[in-house]
Amino acid sequence: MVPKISTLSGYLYEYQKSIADPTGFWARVAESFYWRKPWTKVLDWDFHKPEVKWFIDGKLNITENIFERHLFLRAKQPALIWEPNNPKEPHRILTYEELYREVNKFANVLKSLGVGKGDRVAMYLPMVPQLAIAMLAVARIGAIHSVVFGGFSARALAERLQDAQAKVLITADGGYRGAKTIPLKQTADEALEQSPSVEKVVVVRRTAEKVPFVEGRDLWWDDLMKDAAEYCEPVEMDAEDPLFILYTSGSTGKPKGVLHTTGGYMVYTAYTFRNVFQYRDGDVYFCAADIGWITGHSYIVYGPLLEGATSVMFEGIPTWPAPDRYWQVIEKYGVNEFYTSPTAIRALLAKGESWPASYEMKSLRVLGTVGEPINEEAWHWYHDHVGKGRCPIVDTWWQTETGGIMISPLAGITPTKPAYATLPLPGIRPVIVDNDGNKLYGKNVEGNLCVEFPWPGMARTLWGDHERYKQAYFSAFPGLYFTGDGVKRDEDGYYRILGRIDDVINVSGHRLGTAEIENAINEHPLVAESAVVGFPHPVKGQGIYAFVVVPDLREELDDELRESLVKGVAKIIGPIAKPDRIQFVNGLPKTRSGKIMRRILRKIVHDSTDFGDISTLTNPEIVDELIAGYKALNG
Ligand code: 7RM
Repeated sequence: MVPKISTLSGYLYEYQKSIADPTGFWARVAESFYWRKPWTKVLDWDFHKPEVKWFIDGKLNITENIFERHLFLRAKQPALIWEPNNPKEPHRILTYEELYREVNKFANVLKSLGVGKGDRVAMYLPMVPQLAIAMLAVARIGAIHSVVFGGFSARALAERLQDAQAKVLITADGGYRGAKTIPLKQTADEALEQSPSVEKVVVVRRTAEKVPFVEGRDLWWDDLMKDAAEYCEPVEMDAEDPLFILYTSGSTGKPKGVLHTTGGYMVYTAYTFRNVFQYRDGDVYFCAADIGWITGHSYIVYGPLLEGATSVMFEGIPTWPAPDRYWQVIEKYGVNEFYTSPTAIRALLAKGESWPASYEMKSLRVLGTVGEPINEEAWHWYHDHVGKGRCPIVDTWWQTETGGIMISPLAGITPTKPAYATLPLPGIRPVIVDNDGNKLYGKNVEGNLCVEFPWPGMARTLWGDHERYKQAYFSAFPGLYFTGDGVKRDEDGYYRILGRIDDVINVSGHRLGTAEIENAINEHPLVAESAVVGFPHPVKGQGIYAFVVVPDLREELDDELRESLVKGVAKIIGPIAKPDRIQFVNGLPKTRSGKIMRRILRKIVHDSTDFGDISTLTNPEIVDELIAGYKALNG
């Protein structure tokens, strides 16, 4: 087990030590794991290159640290508790011993399909145990997994399969989400038409609906598992060998393949899991995220299982069959730590406090949030009605690229303040810089959030595009990792995340690039160009507002065109990227160099007229038209 902090003075002391001697600090954390060969050097780094390497020459297998390391003590302990979408269906418990067997068997299956070290295996699955099993099986044989969220479209899936040059895809006949069934296999088939690198497709049976099968390419999971051998030797990996790729949105149209490596990610997710949630042996921990996002990777699968925890994996949604689904699950399993997103809390808040009021949830000790800033109203509702005023809330700030939690209270240890992520974890050195790159020291300052020293869990590159990695994270402020977030440090030295300052919006805790959505809208033959910005949305945090230039617009066709644009975006990216509002316009505010001045559009959708200097616009007259159209559309 990683070293555990248990008091505020302990945190302050550990923090100070971690800054004075970061390599000594992380070496001590890393020593709690099983290494086939120890590292010869803790860290090599240069943020200008950029290059970061942790635990150099160290050899290990991450699944050996999950299974072999824990099996003597925890063979019969539940590792995963799987709760289905429909509460009437039976749940499934996999002990450490049972999960170990499944992982080994599937690792052998993958080997029989020709998957070896360094090959990419993609998953396009619902929240079923096979997803966690497949990820760990891939890791056991030294291959690289890339999970694609089941809500993405065929196009989005194909783009990711091609970029990663995936050799095998694991999907399902379908998936359940509330009252809906998601036709995953059909969507996968469509994507596969454009993904020649994929040689084999493994299909998990979930909905038992009849699906098309391609002879020689498609194979049923259950058939393959029937005769698979029960032990697979873990492949010895270098600490810096890739563990997985996870695609995330950036400020240009193309998704970024964030790459995490083995040793550092292992050390970082386990350390942050244990300390932030203050997990105690025997607890039941429930993270309600989807494994298709980084939160599920780090805090359903890797962090908890590395620490020998019992992790609940939930297939469903919070509001079906009724908005008490989470509270049911918490009582059913006696959940001690619960982790979800502000958007889910706001959606449940809107259904009224009588839902959580019917559940005592006595087992709950810790509540967590992640994904976006939490507003004070949602924070208090969560605290009072879910935690019944007894449970500290950990507001955890981090990113796909950081691998794990960076700024957060330690549950029950760090005094909390609504809407504040509070203080950096040990080893993390946040720094606030102004737009000219000057570091802003002291209290009551606001600016761009950067990190000035590496940590083991950070992304090492973007798959196949190291130059873009440099551009995206290390170029705005040379020598610093730039997060893309705005932040304030208050009079107590506490951090409050203000949200993205680049062209990324955060819809229900999902990151979407505005350029991606614009590209999708622009594919419509009637559209000349478009600009997308985020606007304040009561449940989603940010909604998607699209200004769309249509040269030959006829008013009577407005609604029809709106509908067809929304459908187009769902088809090209996925339903999560559907615009909430579409305003047809004759032009967009442009600078002389032809750049869209998004600042102005952002002000308009925030009901502000404080545009600043607009004299550099080539078409300043468009602004009044945009405001008039905005008022007409939004009352
Ligand atoms: C874990 C995750 C990252 C972006 C990040 C922020 C925002 C995440 C918080 C938050 C305010 C938080 N990864 N964000 N956590 N904003 N408070 N506690 O969400 O890559 O999908 O998104 O999410 O803007 O840059 S992510």
